[in-house]
Amino acid sequence: MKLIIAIVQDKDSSKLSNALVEADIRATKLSTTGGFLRAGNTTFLIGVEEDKIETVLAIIKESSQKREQYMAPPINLDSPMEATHTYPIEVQVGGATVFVLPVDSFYHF
Ligand code: 2BA
Repeated sequence: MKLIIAIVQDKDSSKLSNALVEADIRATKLSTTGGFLRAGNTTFLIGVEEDKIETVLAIIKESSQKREQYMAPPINLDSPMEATHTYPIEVQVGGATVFVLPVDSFYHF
């Protein structure tokens, strides 16, 4: 068995949940926050047998879009006054960041 951890944008989380339910794949959704943008995203924990991994990865890929987001760079208070006017910078987020981990044991009591 493997544990798939998939971080997706909030906008894609319903689509992914629906697709997983439709494929009879069990998952847990966590509300998380990206360390860089400090904006909400959604992390799915998906425990699956090895023969389902490719199916789950395909569902995640299909459900997650790449999007451009803007973030305000931090203001540097040591800079002269005229240099403190910062402009938003464009950051490309997603589709999905996925980790596949081995699972030593699985219990469902
Ligand atoms: P955030 O940390 O909020 O990052 C959002 C996007 O900002 C990233 O998109 C990436 O394009 C950009 N970014 C992140 N760190 C950066 C940096 N130091 N300099 C320049 N740009 C940077 P994604 O790569 O698609 O990541 C989306 C979210 O997935 C991340 O949100 C974070 O929550 C998670 N994530 C990505 N890589 C991860 C990792 N290695 N470990 C744990 N979580 C990760």
